[in-house]
Amino acid sequence: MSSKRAPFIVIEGLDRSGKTTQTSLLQSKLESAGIATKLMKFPDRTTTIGQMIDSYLKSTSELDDHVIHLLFSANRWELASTIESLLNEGTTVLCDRYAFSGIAFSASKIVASSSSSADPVVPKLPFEWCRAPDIGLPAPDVVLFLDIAPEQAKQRGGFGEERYEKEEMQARVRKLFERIGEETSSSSLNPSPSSSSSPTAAERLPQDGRNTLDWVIVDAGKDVESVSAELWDAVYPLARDGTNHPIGKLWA
Ligand code: 2DT
Repeated sequence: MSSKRAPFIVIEGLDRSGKTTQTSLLQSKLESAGIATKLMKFPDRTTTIGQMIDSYLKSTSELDDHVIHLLFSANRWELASTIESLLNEGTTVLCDRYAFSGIAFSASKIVASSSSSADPVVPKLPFEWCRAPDIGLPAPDVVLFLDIAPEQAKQRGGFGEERYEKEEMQARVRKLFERIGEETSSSSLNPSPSSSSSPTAAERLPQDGRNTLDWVIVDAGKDVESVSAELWDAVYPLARDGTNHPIGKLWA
């Protein structure tokens, strides 16, 4: 009996990066290739915790920054065992946002007085504090980060109505994603963040049974078809073949 399991693939990206479109294109391609795939999304607004997050994002409720951060994390923990079961039974999990968004968005909040250019930027929540509640979650095998410059994102149309969809916040979020990518890759076996033009995720997975996480940066400023093709190349071999590696624990 094969001990292989299906891979856990996360798509992260900035607003207007085409993340939702690309996630559903990737899901259709995987399913057309006969690969059983479960699409998940965080925040999952359908759970009780998710409903609290939803009303916070729509500004119909106010919550302390620490509280909302912990709720986002709890929303992942309540689905952690479902993710593990799906992977072990051979279903590829394709997830729209995960713990990386959790850190990037919460750690990008700054104290009001530091928003003027003369003041130093003071985060409301320290980076390490933001990362802590997600330590030990099921680790993705690959993170596809859809990168887009704020100026280009702006040309694609204005940001929406929700709380975090403000241009200056998006720029800080982008910087934080960059840091997370670097730290996440270097804390795994990969020395630096990779570009999808280098070998695919499957090719870079180590052969000795240790866990790693592959952070693939994709230029989301390109046209939809090119981005979709890059994502496909980055994940198809892994999704087709599965992996022998045990499910990792994030940052543990
Ligand atoms: P969507 O627009 O993708 O529904 O996201 N967010 C998300 C956080 O602040 N912390 C998290 O842990 C996650 C998963 C990003 C709604 C917003 O929620 C933010 C945008």
